[in-house]
Parts: sequence; structure tokens; C-alpha cells
Amino acid sequence: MAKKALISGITGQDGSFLAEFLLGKGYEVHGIVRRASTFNTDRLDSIYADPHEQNASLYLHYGDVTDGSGLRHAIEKVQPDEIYNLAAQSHVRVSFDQPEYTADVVATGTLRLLEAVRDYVANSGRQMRFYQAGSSEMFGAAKPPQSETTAFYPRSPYAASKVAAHWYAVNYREAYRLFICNGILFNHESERRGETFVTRKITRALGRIKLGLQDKLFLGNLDSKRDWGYAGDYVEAMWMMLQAPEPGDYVVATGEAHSVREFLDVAAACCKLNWKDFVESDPRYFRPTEVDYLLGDSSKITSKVGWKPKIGFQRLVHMMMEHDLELARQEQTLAKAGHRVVLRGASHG
Ligand code: NDP
Ligand code: GDR
Repeated sequence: MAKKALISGITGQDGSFLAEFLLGKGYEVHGIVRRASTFNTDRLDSIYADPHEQNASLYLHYGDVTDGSGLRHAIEKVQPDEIYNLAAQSHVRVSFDQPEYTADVVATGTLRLLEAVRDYVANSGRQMRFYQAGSSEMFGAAKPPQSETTAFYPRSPYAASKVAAHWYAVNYREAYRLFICNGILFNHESERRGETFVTRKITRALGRIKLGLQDKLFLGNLDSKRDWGYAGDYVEAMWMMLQAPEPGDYVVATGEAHSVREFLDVAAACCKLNWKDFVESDPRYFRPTEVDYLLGDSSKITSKVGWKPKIGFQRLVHMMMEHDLELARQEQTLAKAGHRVVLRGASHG
């Protein structure tokens, strides 16, 4: 019998990589998808098969982590062996504008799912493994390098909500002996990254500027440093920690940090551009409290579980840049054919 996984947040960057990864391992994959007035499953297009087809192994269910009864129904219907809780309002800047909503989704959403799991396990007698998507943002202002023993110092409603979710998960593990792992993942990016996060905002804009579709790029703080890895590597870490004999909490990072300015340097060099010619500062993109320096020490997951990152900073930026230059070429073709190209992301994030 194939193992079954249930993923909340399957339509996001990580959800799509994880679904692909688990399908490759022979899992039957189920995802919780929010109802929207337009399709929000673009990132799953390459792996989606009509569920009526005989060999389909990806199934989508409507649901929302703000709706506890829906989560319970999904768990009872799917009876998963593993749950990956990736659903989140995941934008740090936006969490200052929507703090209550962010807490409801990120913190209480996790609690709702844990409660549903607790009851399901107690009533069915079945075991289940649970992954909680924690974040390096939980370390916030703590001095780098940050590891599992570093005290949290969250600097945004998003980060404070992730800290609450982290401790709910620890408490449910200890109180009800559930197999729960907190992954404390540092920033991870890809060509599927949302276009309002700084890396993708940069590579999308540079591609368009190179091809004459856009003039300026407005950004906030260029001095903050992040430990940027590749999303494809990081979903493997999520799975690996759930296969370990005992549950635990793990930092997942590359151990190398770069500033936003350095990201711009490398991306602009790929396109033979000088970013200082077109990058401008916009106060909208600064945060009331910034996280200056995140650098992860992932030696625990390497020694206990055997995970290591494969893709480094330079290769990551090149991959994203090449992808977004190709997207810009497609947009240019459309523009030349008289279509209106909407530069989504250019003035967001
Ligand atoms: P994304 O923002 O790309 O995806 C978030 C997912 O959550 C989307 O599928 C989104 O649905 C879904 N979602 C949002 N609100 C709800 C809700 N109320 N109910 C159900 N689903 C909801 O994030 P990533 O893929 O980058 O990140 C995955 C998880 O990992 C998140 O929890 C994030 O906070 C965390 N994380 C991410 C890091 C990173 O660098 N990427 C680092 C550390 C942690 P929709 O598509 O409809 O919007
Ligand atoms: P982050 O990612 O806040 O680390 O959270 P983001 O890419 O949004 O910001 C990284 C750094 O870049 C600075 N910055 C800008 N950021 C955005 N989005 N837009 C801008 O125009 C801009 N200019 C400068 C930011 O101030 C910040 O210092 C991401 C999310 O995926 C979280 O969900 C996840 O938990 C953490 O990574 C780890």
C-alpha cells in the first residue's frame, strides 16, 4: 500500500515541490486548497492528473486552516500517514498590515490542525507523523549563527505567530506523545517563489528591465542578510525528518549568508546590468522592525538525519535569473504581438 501524505499549503512554493518529491517516492498525495474565484493551482500544473484517471495519485480537497471542521473531515477522509502543515500567510511585511489574520492562520491554524490530529489518532488508534513549517524568522534579532539552542526573538506578527505554532507543536508532542517535527527553515527560494519576496521580485524585474519591459525596481532595506537555499533541497529535509526513528526539531540552512545588495550584484551580473542604474528606494518596503542577519547552523540535521544542501547561492541566483529572463522573453513576444503585459509584482512586496 502506498503511503498517504496530506499537505496544507500545497499550492505554495514549498507545497508544489513537496508534492512532486512525495509522488516521486510513490506516495499518494492529498492537498488542501483554498477556494478562490480564480484557479490558484498553477504551481501544480506539471504534476496534476485528472483524479478520474486510473493512475492518478494527487488529490486536492477544498479547505482552509481557519476552518477546523473542514480540516477534521479532510483527515478522516484521507487517513494520512504523514501531514505537512505548510499553510501560512507567509509574507513578513504583510503581517504588519494583517496581524490578526496572520495569527489566525499561522498560529491558531496550526493549533486547529494539531487538535484534529490528536482526536483522529485517539479515536482511530492509527499513528500519524506531523511536520510543522517553522521559520528562521522566529530567531529574529538573535545573534547569528542561529541553531536549535538559540532563543527565539521574533520581530513581526508573522514571526511571533510561528513561535506560537512551534510551541503548540512541542507541547502536543510531549502531552499526547505524537510524532511531530518542527523544521526551522531558513529562507529558501526557486523559480516558483512568490513574486513579492525579495529574491524573485529582483529576478523578475531584472529580466524585464533587460528586455526593455520595465524601467525601475523599487526596493526597501538592501543591507539585511539572509541564508538563502534552494526550495527543492529543503522539502527533502522535511520528509527526511519525518522518517527518523524519533521526532525532533531541526534547523535547515546552508550556513552561508548574503545581503540583499549581494543578491542584486550576482543577479545583475548574470544579465550584464548595473542595478544602481535602476534600483530606487521606497519606504513602503521597509519593515517597522527588521531582521538584520540570519545565518543558520544546520549541523544537527546533518549529523542526525543526514541532510545537506546541494545547491549554493551562486547557482540558485543563476537558476532563478535564467528562468526569469526566459519569462521576460515570452512577455516580450506577447508585447510585440500587441498584447498588454501586466507587470505584476513590480510595485508589490
Ligand atoms: P507560500 O506563501 O508560497 O505558500 C503558502 C501556502 O499556504 C499557499 O498554498 C497558500 O494558499 C496557503 N494558505 C494561505 N493561507 C491559508 C489558509 N488560511 N488556509 C489554507 N491554506 C492557506 O509559502 P512557502 O511555500 O514559501 O512556505 C511554506 C511554509 O513554510 C509557510 O508556512 C511559510 O511560512 C514557511 N516558511 C517558508 C520559508 C521560505 O523561505 N519559503 C522559510 C521558512 C518557513 P494560496 O496559494 O491559495 O495562497
Ligand atoms: P523574509 O523574505 O522576510 O526573510 O521572509 P523577503 O524576501 O520578503 O525579505 C528578505 C529581506 O529583503 C528585504 N527587502 C525586501 N523584501 C521584500 N519582500 N520586498 C522588497 O521590496 C524588499 N526590499 C528589501 C526585507 O526587508 C528582508 O530583510 C521569508 C518568507 O518566506 C517567510 O515566510 C519565511 O519564514 C522567511 O523567509 C524565512
